[in-house]
Amino acid sequence: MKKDKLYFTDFAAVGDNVEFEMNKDSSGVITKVQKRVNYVSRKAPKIKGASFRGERLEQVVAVNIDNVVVVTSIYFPDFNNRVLDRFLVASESSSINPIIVINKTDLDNNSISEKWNDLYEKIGYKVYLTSVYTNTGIRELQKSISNKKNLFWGHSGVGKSSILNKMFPGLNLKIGEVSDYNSKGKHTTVTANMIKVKGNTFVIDTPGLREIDPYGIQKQDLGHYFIEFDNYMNDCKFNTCTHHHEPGCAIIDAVEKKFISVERYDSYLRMLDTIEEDINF
Ligand SMILES: Nc1nc2c(ncn2[C@@H]2O[C@H](COP(=O)(O)OP(=O)(O)O)[C@@H](O)[C@H]2O)c(=O)[nH]1
Ligand SMILES: [Mg+2]
Ligand SMILES: [Zn+2]
Repeated sequence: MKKDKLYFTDFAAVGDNVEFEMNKDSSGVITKVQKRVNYVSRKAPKIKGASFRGERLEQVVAVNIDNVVVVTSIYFPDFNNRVLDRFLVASESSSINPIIVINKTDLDNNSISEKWNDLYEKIGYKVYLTSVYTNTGIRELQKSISNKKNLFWGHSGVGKSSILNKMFPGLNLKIGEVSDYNSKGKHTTVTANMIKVKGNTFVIDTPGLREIDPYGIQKQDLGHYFIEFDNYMNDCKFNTCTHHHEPGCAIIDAVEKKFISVERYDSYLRMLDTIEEDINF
């Protein structure tokens, strides 16, 4: 449906199968990148203070993976469903199975996690409520990622590295590494690695992310990546409907009837608003 035109900003990325030639000094060169089964990407981050306001390129985050484990937290940072939805859209647009983790449930005195758990499970997503401190949900999550290649993705500070260390103590990932920028606002070159943790189980811990803008999504396609919209979209009067204001919109109707949650619809509208016209490719 999308991404038929592929312009990679990265020649090879985490998860690529490559061929390479060794030099005599034991350095090497990649001579070939094999065809990718799939890949997850985002728009390359805006550089703070940069004056160039051009098109933002695509940044490939990981390649050839089975699950995108989208990690969020209750506090520090506060749970934000719109951020979660952006990660989900990025995963859906790559047709890669997302798994939602809501971490730091030990801090959840107001049952925030249960409300969101119910909302996303109703849509059809698998949600794990976890706490690294009380060990809640960790084993269940571990089971669901076993024998798969898993990208751990989410904003800085939500606990991605902590969860991975808890599941696989030998990993010794650094905790509290924040931001994909250094203090001067420059993009740092912290790279992610695919690590074999057990038999056929692989994980990729991504360095802190400050923002997530899905790449290559056109306004009229966004609705496809809000998976529960799919049941209604064919009934919109116009096939170019962006479900924003158009007459005869079946999505707006479904929101009014509470078949689609107002939280998800609101999130959709905000994302729609940030998609620039026609400059994605
Ligand atoms: N209260 C609480 N804090 C956590 C939990 N998991 C991680 N943290 C803390 O959150 C901070 C960021 O964790 P880190 O694993 O580095 O997050 P990452 O940036 O997503 O990799 C650290 O101070 C952790 O100790 C949890 O389940 N509960
Ligand atoms: Mg980390
Ligand atoms: Zn519509």
